[in-house]
This record gives sequence, structure tokens and C-alpha cells, in this order.
Amino acid sequence: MKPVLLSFHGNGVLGLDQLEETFEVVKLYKEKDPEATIQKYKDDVVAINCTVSHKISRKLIEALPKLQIIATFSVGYDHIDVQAAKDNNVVVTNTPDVLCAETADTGMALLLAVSKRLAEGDMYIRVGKWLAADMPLGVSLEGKTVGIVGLGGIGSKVAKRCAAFDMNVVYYGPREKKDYPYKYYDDITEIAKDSDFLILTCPGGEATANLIDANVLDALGEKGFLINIARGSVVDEPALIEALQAKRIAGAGLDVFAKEPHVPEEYFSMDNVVLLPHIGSATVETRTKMGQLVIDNILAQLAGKLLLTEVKI
Ligand code: 8YV
Repeated sequence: MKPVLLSFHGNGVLGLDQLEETFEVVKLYKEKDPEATIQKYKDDVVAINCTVSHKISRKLIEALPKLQIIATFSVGYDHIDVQAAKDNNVVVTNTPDVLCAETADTGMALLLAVSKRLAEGDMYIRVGKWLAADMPLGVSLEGKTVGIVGLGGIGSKVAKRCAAFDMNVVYYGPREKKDYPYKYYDDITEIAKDSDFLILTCPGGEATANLIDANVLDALGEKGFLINIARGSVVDEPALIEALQAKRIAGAGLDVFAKEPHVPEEYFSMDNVVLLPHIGSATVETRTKMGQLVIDNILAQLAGKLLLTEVKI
């Protein structure tokens, strides 16, 4: 029997064809009873392919004695117990770099959408509201301060784009990055206080859980906007809903949520919020590159070659 690839995910545009020659590809996402399927193949599973919606727990990792690699179709790996992987000599790979520009573009799309009220404007025409009244005014980006939370691969591309829009770019993160010309804040409340737009581009996981709470939202203030292209877990979601309902912040552009694909219904009636279904990296080109990286990492591991993008902890 060929080694088994336990596939939680179809690998996007590319699919899994390139792996069929080497692996018995078990498409868990097509199974009626995925748990029973895991039990059936557990002793032969060598590789896992997953994405952000699949929790890869210590229990699962330790139930697969031959597991060598977990390849996630995402830059984020907060859904994987990477410590458990390390403890069990399992390598983890992700898809950094190839999606940074795309995800930054999605951040810019949300920034423009909330400041120019684009979704509301579209609705104005579709439901005939323009015939009765002009739209409320938006707010300018030029000259405004944008606070970037997490100046990593995606955050630095957002910064570059915002600078091109003549915005004043500042950032928050665990450490100052002296290579960049932007002002650094080591206090999340302080950066929120000074920002007109706060854009979240940091990793998820314990270190950033509920980083944006009621206090930070109050510091952002009634003229401030929050953009989240990071993880739902970075924001205290009930506190955000409350701040938006009470207009204690001006608005939000959200691509990510705490319990995807479930989105709190309170957002649906808010005209100061733009919602996207986690499409940060979702273009044909970028998803193709991500899928190829997943395949190349898995094949490299099996051939004993150097991994392309290993997560190191
Ligand atoms: C997902 C993401 O990979 O890369 C990440 O961390 O959150 C996204 O790009 C994408 O939604 C596919 O699941």
C-alpha cells in the first residue's frame, strides 16, 4: 500500500492530482464519517494536508504513528498544535510569502470599502435608495494615521500600500523593526488612540487572543475604524459588536471571525460594517501558488529533500 495522505482540504485550484502517484490520497472532506476514516487509515498516514478550519490537535498527531508532515494551505498555523508536532518529530509547513501581497490587497479593499462606504453605495443603487436621497459622506484616507498591528510579511505590504496613499503609517508588534521608517508603538492602546484606522495583520493564537478588547476599541474612538484580515481570535468579538452598535467606533471591515463560517447576525443590520467571508488570499493566482507549495513540501518531505517553507518554533 502507498503511504497515506490524510487530506482535510481539496488544495484549492490545483487539487491533489500531483500527489496521487506517490500517495493513497484519503479525501476526508468527502467522507460521511471522517472519524471512522481516520481510524481506518491511522497506522499508514504519513502526511496531512489541511487549512485554517481544521484543528490538528495533539490527540490526532499522537494517534498517527507514521505521521511525518502536516502541510497547511495557509500562512497561519494557529490551528495546529505545533508543539505536539515537534514533540513527535512531525514537521509543519505553511504557505508564507506567496499570499502576502494578495492579503494586503484585501486589507486595502476593506480600508477603501469602509472609508468610502462602498458596500452601502452599491446597496443604495440596488434597492433604489439613490432615487430618494444622496449617500452620507465618507472619510478621506490621505493624511490619516493608519496603525498596523503586526508588521510581518502581510503587514509590511499593507504599510507600503498605505504610504502610497499618503497616509501616516505607524505600527505595533512584539519588537521594533528598525529597517522600516514607520513609528513603532509597544502599547496597543496607545497606537489605537493615535490611529484613524487600525489594521490587524498579526498571527492568531494565544499570544494575540483578544488583543483588541473594549479598552482598545474605546481608544480607537468614535472616528476610528477597525480592519481585521488576521484572525477572529485577535478581537473580543462581543466587545466589537457592542462598540459598533453604540457607535463608540466609526466602523469595521472584517474578513475574519471568531467562529467561521458563522458570523454574528448583529453585524447584518449595521451600515458601518463591511463583511467578507475570509477571502484574504482568495484569487486564482495566489491559491494556485499556495496549493503548489503544499504539494512541493509534501513531496520534498517524502523524498528526504529540504522543505521549502517549514514552520520553525
Ligand atoms: C487561508 C489564511 O489559507 O493563510 C492564512 O492563514 O487565513 C487564508 O489565506 C485560506 O482562507 C484558505 O483556507
